[in-house]
Amino acid sequence: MSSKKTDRREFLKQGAALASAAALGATARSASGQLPGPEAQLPGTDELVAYGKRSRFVDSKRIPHGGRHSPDQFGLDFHIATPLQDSYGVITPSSLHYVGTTRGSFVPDIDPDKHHLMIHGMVDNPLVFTMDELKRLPSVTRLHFIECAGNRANSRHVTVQETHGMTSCAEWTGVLLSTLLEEAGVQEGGDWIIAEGVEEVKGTSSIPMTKAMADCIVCYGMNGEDVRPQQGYPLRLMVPGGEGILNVKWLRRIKVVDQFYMTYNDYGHLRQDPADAALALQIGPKSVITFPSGGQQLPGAGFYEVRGLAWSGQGRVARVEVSTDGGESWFDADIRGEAHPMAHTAFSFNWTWDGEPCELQSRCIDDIGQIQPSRQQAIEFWESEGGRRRVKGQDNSIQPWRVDADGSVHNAIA
Ligand SMILES: Nc1nc2c(c(=O)[nH]1)N[C@H]1C(S)=C(S)[C@@H](COP(=O)(O)O)O[C@H]1N2
Ligand SMILES: [Mo]
Repeated sequence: MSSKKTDRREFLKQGAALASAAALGATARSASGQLPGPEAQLPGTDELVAYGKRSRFVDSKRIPHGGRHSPDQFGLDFHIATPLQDSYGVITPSSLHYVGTTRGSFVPDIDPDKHHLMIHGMVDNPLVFTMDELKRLPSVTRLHFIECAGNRANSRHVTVQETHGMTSCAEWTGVLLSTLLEEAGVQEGGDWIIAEGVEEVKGTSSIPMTKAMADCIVCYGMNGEDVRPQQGYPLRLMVPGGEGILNVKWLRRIKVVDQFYMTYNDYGHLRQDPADAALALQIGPKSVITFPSGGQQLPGAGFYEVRGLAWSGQGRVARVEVSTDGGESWFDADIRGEAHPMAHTAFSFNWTWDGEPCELQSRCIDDIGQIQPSRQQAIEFWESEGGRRRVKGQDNSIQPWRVDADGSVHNAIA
């Protein structure tokens, strides 16, 4: 490939030329200036007045993780995936946020007036906060993604919801954990915290004090309203860029301790298998094309805006590159809006499909220069046994989508 810049300019020029109504397949309509009005109107029910709902023509929905039921002892799915193929921009609507729950479908029904957060352990002043007390403190509002460490693609998956649906991004509001810890006064040697949820077997994680002080948030707000019960109402911990499991929901206790504790959640991190043990505190860098993606159908050759999401647990997305030839050549995608730290970042790429079979890929480069690996690199890094084409550890590998001559789009993982 000669110069990436020149290639891209040529490509864009071509794209613009073809982006006419005809190329898009838009039909010419009568020039009378009249379009039909609505066929019906929604009745103004009290319910709709009080709390709106989406159009009956919109049916985007969550599905069991990987498209396969994984019922708990109550027969309910406990890993539920976001329909990334349907989302616009970077905010996941709260109703469609993925759900990762390690304790079955059990969703605590917590009365906020009775809920407390205790901060104790190696602190000078142990503290207990009511929800009202927490809400009086200085707050922050930030965009952050969460991703389950189990968000990994395989060749059986069809859609992007199946390959990547265990990540979502929301606008979180709450009190910086550092504010609370400073108030409590962390003692010398208090190098870790354990954060605990309300469940019987306790959703508990060990988190280093440096991270706790850096940017963790004790959240009560999500996308402009209260955190949803499935996301931890009335209070959850947000550990930006950290593995999903660290973001303790239904948060009731933070204990300052001197070391990493092997809690119920941390058990997986302590197994002797280096791949499991290394399950990192940080996610990514990672990206995926959401349009066109698996299971979708392109109507024919012509112009398309390729769209996707990129994220990194380390910081901001610096760049996203797109390939339309299976990773042979790469072009810079456009970053849509601002790239926030540890947040989904939308990208797009103007593409004119010539109608030939091809393979679309995207890769994320974050602001410390990490580059998203290919699937082969990820498999080799985690040293999967021969023949097993599986990424054993955290899977942030590149997702390939194959576009066939008939416009159908398929998961191209071998
Ligand atoms: N208390 C508690 N917190 C929890 C869990 C849990 O089961 N209990 N699941 C964890 C896991 S595995 C993930 S991936 C994230 C998912 O957050 P979400 O359901 O809001 O998407 O929450 C984490 N926090
Ligand atoms: Mo998870």
